Amino acid sequence: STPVLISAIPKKTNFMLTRRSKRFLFKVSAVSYKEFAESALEETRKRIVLEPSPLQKRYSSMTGLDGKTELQMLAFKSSKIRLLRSMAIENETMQVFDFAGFMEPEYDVPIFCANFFTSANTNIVVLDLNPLHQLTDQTDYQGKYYNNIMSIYHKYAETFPWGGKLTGESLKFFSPLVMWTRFSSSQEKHEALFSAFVEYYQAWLEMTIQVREEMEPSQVRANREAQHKYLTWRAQKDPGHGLLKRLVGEVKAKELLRDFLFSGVDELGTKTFIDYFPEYQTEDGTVSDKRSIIGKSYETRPWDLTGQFIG
Ligand code: BLA
Repeated sequence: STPVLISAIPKKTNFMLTRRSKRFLFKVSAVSYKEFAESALEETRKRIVLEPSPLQKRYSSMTGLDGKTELQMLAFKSSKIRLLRSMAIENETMQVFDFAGFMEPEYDVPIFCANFFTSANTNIVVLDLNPLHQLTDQTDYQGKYYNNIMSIYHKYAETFPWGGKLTGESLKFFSPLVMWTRFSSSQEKHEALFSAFVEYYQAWLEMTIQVREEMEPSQVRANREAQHKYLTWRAQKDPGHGLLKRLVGEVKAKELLRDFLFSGVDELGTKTFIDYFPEYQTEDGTVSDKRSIIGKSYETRPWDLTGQFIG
């Protein structure tokens, strides 16, 4: 079906709109990321057994300080997946989606990462299987996980081109599969984003099913530390923090970040942010408020078509 612009419908015909077509018209103007989460969970339940995460009891829904913003939280686990969680935020002017999957440290699988921010006209999108271990110098890791699924990226590359300069530090958390893009809203783009999301998610789910348990204690330790470093970074420096604070207040935002979104940051390791990222240390020993030390970089996509890093 072709999308209809509300303004293109003559007033006279308004009375003919059924409840069904009104729902359809509403959908033209607003994307609902709750459906994205539901689809991913449905795909998951077809393949593996999901249990509710203990976090679900404490986090299910929340209303923003404005009384109009709704936050919906979902959290699950499985025998191999430590945490599969979703947060969808909606109000009259924006929709936010943060969906992630983290493995138990015994399993060396990338982190599933979907972060979509939609406001009146613009969309900021990161969709990736974030590498657990650095990719630039670990080509075996790249060969193991990314080389055979690069076709997924190529399928959407034209619709969702590179989003331009971004915080330089972010890049080491991204893989050659990453979809980093900005676009203005349209029904077509949101439908394409939905299928990209499902396809990336299915690729990740397949990895979680195929992976064998790591028996080498030193390797399990390395996986745990890599995930802890990732959580430590995002709990401290994720670009969504400012908005989240405005929506729910500083205390609740911090709790959401450390206890829900990046849960594990206080359990998987004892190293501090400064231990991992000493360049952020200020003269009095505290963590710098700066989002970035490097600044904005990577005007163009720093991987070639085969997924080799070209900087
Ligand atoms: C912007 N979000 C961004 C940007 C990136 C990401 C790269 C562009 C700005 C920049 O270069 O930093 C996303 N960055 C990521 C992700 C990783 C990373 C996923 O390093 C993973 C390692 N975004 C959210 C949530 C909110 C949100 C939950 O995921 C709000 C609650 C908002 N993101 C948001 C907003 C912007 C943004 C408002 C634009 C503001 C800005 O650029 O600072």
